[in-house]
Amino acid sequence: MFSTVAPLKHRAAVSCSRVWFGVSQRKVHVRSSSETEAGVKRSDAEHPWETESPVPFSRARIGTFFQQMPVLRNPFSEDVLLRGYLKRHLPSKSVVSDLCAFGERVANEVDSWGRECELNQPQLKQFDPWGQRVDHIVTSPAWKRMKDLSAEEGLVAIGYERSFGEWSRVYQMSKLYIFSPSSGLYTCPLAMTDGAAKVIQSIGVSWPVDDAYSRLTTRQPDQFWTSGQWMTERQGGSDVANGTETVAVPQVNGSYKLYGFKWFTSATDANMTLTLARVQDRYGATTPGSKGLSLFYAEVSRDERGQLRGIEVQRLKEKLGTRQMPTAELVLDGLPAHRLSEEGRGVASIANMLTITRIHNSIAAAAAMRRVVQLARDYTLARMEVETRGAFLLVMEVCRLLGREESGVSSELDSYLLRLLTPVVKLYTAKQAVAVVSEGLESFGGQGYIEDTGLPGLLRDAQVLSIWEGTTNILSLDVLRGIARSSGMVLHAYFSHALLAGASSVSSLRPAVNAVDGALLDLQNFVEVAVNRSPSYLELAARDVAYSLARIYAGALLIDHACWKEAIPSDIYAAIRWSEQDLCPVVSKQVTGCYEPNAAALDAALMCDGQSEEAESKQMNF
Ligand code: UCC
Repeated sequence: MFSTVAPLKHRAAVSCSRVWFGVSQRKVHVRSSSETEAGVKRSDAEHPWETESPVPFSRARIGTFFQQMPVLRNPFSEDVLLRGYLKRHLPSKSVVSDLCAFGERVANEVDSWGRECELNQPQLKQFDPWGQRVDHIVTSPAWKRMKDLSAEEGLVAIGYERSFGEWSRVYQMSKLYIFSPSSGLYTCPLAMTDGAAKVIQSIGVSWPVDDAYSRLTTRQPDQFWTSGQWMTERQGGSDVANGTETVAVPQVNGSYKLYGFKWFTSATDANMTLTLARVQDRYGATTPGSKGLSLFYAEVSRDERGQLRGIEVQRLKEKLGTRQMPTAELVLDGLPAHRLSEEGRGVASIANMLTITRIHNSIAAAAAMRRVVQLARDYTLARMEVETRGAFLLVMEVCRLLGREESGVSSELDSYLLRLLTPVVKLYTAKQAVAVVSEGLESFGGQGYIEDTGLPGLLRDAQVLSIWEGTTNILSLDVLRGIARSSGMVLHAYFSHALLAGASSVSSLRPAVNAVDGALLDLQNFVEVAVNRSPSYLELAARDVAYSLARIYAGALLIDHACWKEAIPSDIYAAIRWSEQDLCPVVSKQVTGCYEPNAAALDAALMCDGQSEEAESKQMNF
């Protein structure tokens, strides 16, 4: 009987061919079961053919084929788009050499710490052996090393040192972008730390937060602090205005004590936190809704007996992903705190933190896509690469706008654009990250589903990105809030942004330019119609509006990048591929009538399986 060692007819064949080397491609004789009697052991001499040509499964009992392990190489050097983007906008040798050195460190050192964080997950030690409450959140050595590294590498500091003026945020976020998928989710506390520094800076760096500010933004590991952001209570984290029950009781010295239950506190091993609470008056009454919320600063400290001051850790959460970091339920029982905002201005004051954390979230999303594409390169579909490029350019655009605002060089239109694009980019990249990472795992076949390859964790961790910092629906409504509060100026800024100006000179980009131009016009027409309809019309369309804003803008950015004088053919190709999709889904769906007044009732009826009489009768009239 003869057999051949046939190469797999599979798209993995290119990479697989590397592991077939050394295996004879010649025809080899394989014993049939009838040739050997069971239980009879024969010497090699009786089988001279075995030494001449190796037979799969005869010597190595586990066979000869092994799917090749993806190797992480320097994520900066490997990323053509990131390098091109920086060369175009921030051509600084020191930035490039810092990112290159950091990329080496990420690939050769940090990535294994990230894996260790996943394998050695945080534990809560609630009591000591003698029954005393201690509430120690025990984290891995790797998690602690991440903290020191973050300070040393200036992962928050760079944004505040502003050594590169308006491009400092782009530099900082580029560094976080190459760090993120290897960070064991340490980017989460860094996001909140950055957000807290931003809030303090915007309120004014003075007592009692001046020391905290320098610790949040230092490069000294022994001084560095991280911050929490305790906003979510049992009633949920979206409608913060109505879901916050925590009260702040004024003290005679002007400080407060907080009492409440924080249901989802991320990276709870932080040194301090910003949080929301309702100030009680002398009768114990509070103001409901957004107007009753104020912003507080609290340090996490221990008393002389080693017990947490005013905090009990109820338990750590058992999560689908982000298991590398502690997420806890906290009882605040007299937590000493200082009010940072005016009374009733809590949400508006913490909004700066939301802007920063939403940008970090978008960085994590784009970085997750880039990582899975990098690891799956041999298997990768071009569509994943195009999605990753679109996400990257969208996020960097928001970082660019943030950097301009912080350096005092932004125009009014820039600021409106930043307000509009922050929720748009966050919601869009988060959703795309889940899709692209999932596709990436699938490209590995069964191996993508095997836990100790480290690949499934990428998908689990991506799944949180559309939940953290405002879900997709909440952010879609935030887009509408931004439009309403600015009296439409954010849209005016969007439509008047001259991104496509240079595109007409590149003839190969014509299909992409036409597609983006057409979609832009469609969106403008939609807006003109929608503003004259009832508010519910826009609310039903909110998600699709946000998606349209994202896709059109990303298309324009890809075109803009492809027009750069040093652009390469793949830049042009990516812009064309991007523009082949439905760039303006809100118009495609509008024509189906799905934002009309009866659509909400029909949707509800669908969910209730036709049980609502009102909805049923409306359905009859449809
Ligand atoms: O998810 C969490 C986990 C933390 C982990 C961090 C990870 C970070 C990424 C890591 C990467 C690896 S913590 C919880 C997250 N929760 C949220 O994000 C909240 C979601 N909900 C919202 O965003 C809602 O839209 C709310 C809470 C902001 C809505 O509150 P209100 O009180 O109903 O809002 P109002 O009344 O419309 O607005 C109150 C004020 C207004 O200011 P004034 O009064 O001056 O006009 C608004 O303009 O707040 C202002 N405001 C904003 N300003 C509201 N939203 C914004 C905004 N986005 N930007 C600027």
